[in-house]
Formats: sequence, structure tokens, C-alpha cells
Amino acid sequence: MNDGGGRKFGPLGTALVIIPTYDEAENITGIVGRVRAAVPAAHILVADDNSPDGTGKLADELAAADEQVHVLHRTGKEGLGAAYLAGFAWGMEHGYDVLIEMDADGSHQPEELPRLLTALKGADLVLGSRWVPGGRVVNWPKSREFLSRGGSTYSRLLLDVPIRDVTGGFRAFRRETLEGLGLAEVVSQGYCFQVDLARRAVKVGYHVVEVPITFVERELGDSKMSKDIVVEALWRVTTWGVGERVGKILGKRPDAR
Ligand SMILES: Nc1nc2c(ncn2[C@@H]2O[C@H](COP(=O)(O)OP(=O)(O)OP(=O)(O)O)[C@@H](O)[C@H]2O)c(=O)[nH]1
Ligand SMILES: [Mg+2]
Repeated sequence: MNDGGGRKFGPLGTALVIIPTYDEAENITGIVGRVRAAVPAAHILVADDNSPDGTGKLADELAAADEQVHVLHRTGKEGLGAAYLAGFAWGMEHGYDVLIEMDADGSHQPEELPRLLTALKGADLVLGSRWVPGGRVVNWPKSREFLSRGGSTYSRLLLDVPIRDVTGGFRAFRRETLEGLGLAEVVSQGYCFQVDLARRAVKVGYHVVEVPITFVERELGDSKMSKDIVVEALWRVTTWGVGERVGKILGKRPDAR
């Protein structure tokens, strides 16, 4: 990561915290309340994939009671990546200057949002990071830690991105940063979506900053992590990495696809 090249970064402006949900009825009310308390000026967009457990209806009730809370109802479960892309598009259409990714399950602590936003004053993209000094995970089984650290290390080495936590999903983007990432070409669905956006940001030359966070294992509701998500990540990261290497050998300019 570079030092920003002495660039000047503009003021932050209005922020939108995008929370994708699928069956988070036990978590949504608490997390929305915590975000509102931690960053009172920010707005929230719940991007719900028609959760069978009624998360969308609960979010509607929260939105009816608070004009800073909004809900994007999607027709069915299409994965985290598609929900975020729809959320980003909504946020940009509505003129927000900063777009934030955050899980609904409490793993990303809203109380750490002000630190992410402070760091964004001098960056194009801020990543909440478990694997930089000061970052940590609480109550995670060793197997999950192994998978997450292993996934980050594999991606970092294969894709040549100098980021310690490349799969994390607690992030703050400037609107201009998102506009430069080529989102129309992103097809990643599961958590390789996060790897995809990070590698694009590095390739464009954006100033990416990792801020240590304390990631807390979810206490309520079920994980959506699945074997398919791991297989998709492994497959896509390997394809990107091999493609770039072959491209370099053939002397082609790297593209972000
Ligand atoms: N809209 C939408 N949200 C999703 C989808 N899959 C997961 N999410 C949400 O994305 C966030 C992250 O999903 P998690 O199940 O917590 O995934 P994870 O953090 O890898 O797994 P755990 O550590 O076990 O919680 C949560 O807020 C989920 O509700 C999806 O297909 N659509
Ligand atoms: Mg989670």
C-alpha cells in the first residue's frame, strides 16, 4: 500500500451504512439501533433478500419509525455480492458520498465505525482488519480462523495485493472509489466479492488503509457460510491469479475482470 502519494482527499460528506440481510430477524433491530447510536449522522440501508424469517418486515418497521433508515427489498437469495451491488447502486443514486459495508450479525461492531470514517479522511478505501496488529477475533473457532487467515494469505500472495485481511466485510468506500472499480463487471457472489473489490482497488492504484478491528463471532441466528462459498472463492481467486500471471508472460496489460 502506498502513502496516498501526497494526494489531498476531499471532505467525507454523507454516509450510508449498507447492511445485507438474510434471516437476521434476531439481529436486525439491535444492530440498526447500535449504528444509529454510534454514527448518528449516517443513514442505513438494509438490503434484504426476501428473508423467510421476516427480517424485511422488521426493517420496514424500523424505517417507518426513523427517516434515516431505508430498506431495499430484493426478490430472493442471490448472495452477498449481488446484495451489495444493489445497495451501492441505490446509495449512489441517492447521492451518498461514503458507502459502508457491514454485517448484520454483530461481528462488525458499529462502535468502531467512527474509527473507520476517521481513517477514510486520508484514504480512498478503509478496510476493517482482523489480521493487522491490534486486530483480533473473539469467540471464533480455530477452524474459522484458519480458513480466514488462509484465504487472506492465499489471495495476498496469488493476487499480489498487500492487504492482510482481504476477505473482511467491514469497509468504508468513498463514492468516487466505487465509481472507479468497474462494478458492472463484478460477478463474484460470496465472500470472494470482498477479495474482488480489494484487488480492483489495488490495481486502480487507490490508497487502501487497514484499520484494526475486533471481530466478534455471531451470537444469534445462523451463519450463511457454506461449502459453495468457499469453493467459489478458491476457484475465482485462483483463476484471477493464474490469468494475471499468464497475461504478464504474454505481455498483456492486466485488466480487472
Ligand atoms: N441480502 C443478503 N444478505 C446475505 C446473504 N448471505 C449472507 N448475507 C448477509 O451477509 C452478512 C454476512 O453473512 P454471515 O452469515 O454472517 O457470513 P459469515 O460472517 O461469513 O458467517 P459467520 O461468521 O458464521 O456469521 C450477514 O448480515 C448476512 O445476513 C444473501 O444471500 N443475501
Ligand atoms: Mg457473520
